Amino acid sequence: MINKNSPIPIYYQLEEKIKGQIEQGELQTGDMLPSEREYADHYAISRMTVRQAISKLVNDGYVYRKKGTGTFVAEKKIEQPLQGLTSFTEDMKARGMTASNRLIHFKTIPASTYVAHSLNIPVDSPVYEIQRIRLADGVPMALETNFLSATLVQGLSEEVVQSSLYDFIENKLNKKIGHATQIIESSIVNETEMELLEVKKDSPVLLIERKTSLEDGTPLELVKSSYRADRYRFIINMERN
Ligand code: 16G
Repeated sequence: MINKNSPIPIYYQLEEKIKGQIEQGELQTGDMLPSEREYADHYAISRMTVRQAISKLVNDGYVYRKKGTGTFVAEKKIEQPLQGLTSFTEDMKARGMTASNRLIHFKTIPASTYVAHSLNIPVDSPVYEIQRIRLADGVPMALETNFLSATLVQGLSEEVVQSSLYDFIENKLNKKIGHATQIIESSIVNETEMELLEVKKDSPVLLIERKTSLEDGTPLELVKSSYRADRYRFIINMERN
């Protein structure tokens, strides 16, 4: 029930309640939520409070609104483990989904100071800048930009990056990928991301910066990506030592 005497805001209690129903499967993907009025009557709360709770759930990607129809339970977010250094193609395969790419650009540019520093190469030396939309079962999930030294990763082409980059590096170039450091921050989409990821204005994204090295410690890639926060969440197991 909703506790009106609790210091926890009512909209938040309702939001958590609906979220719980979704997570426990009482409300399933595609189910229509009761109307604002029904929630308001049922819990004897204002429609504005209901609207606030539902708007939060819409923003967080749990439900979506269909004009003139109602609010529906969205598909479950992709849960991405943070342990294990994997590629997008491998991640999707492990889930039984099909990965595909939409190439936005593939160019060779002189390394900027930041890119040069990240890849441990001289400023202005040639780097590949590859920008791709990564799709899962045809749905855009992330906009990803990779920077790789053109001297280190030879033979990279538009055709190669239409499929897996890691597969090419490991199985064609026989270089062993070793480890990566990743930073995750929250943000909202800019105009370009909004269009390419096919989301609404101000939709939330997770900005990820990954620096990957080969097994021998040579820096391999600097990657900047924007993942749709309505479709993705990250999970990590922790041990207390
Ligand atoms: C993932 C990686 C990216 C890597 C790519 C290779 C993140 C968060 N993830 O998207 O660094 O370049 O996989 O994928 O940056 P591919 O082998 O499928 O082309």
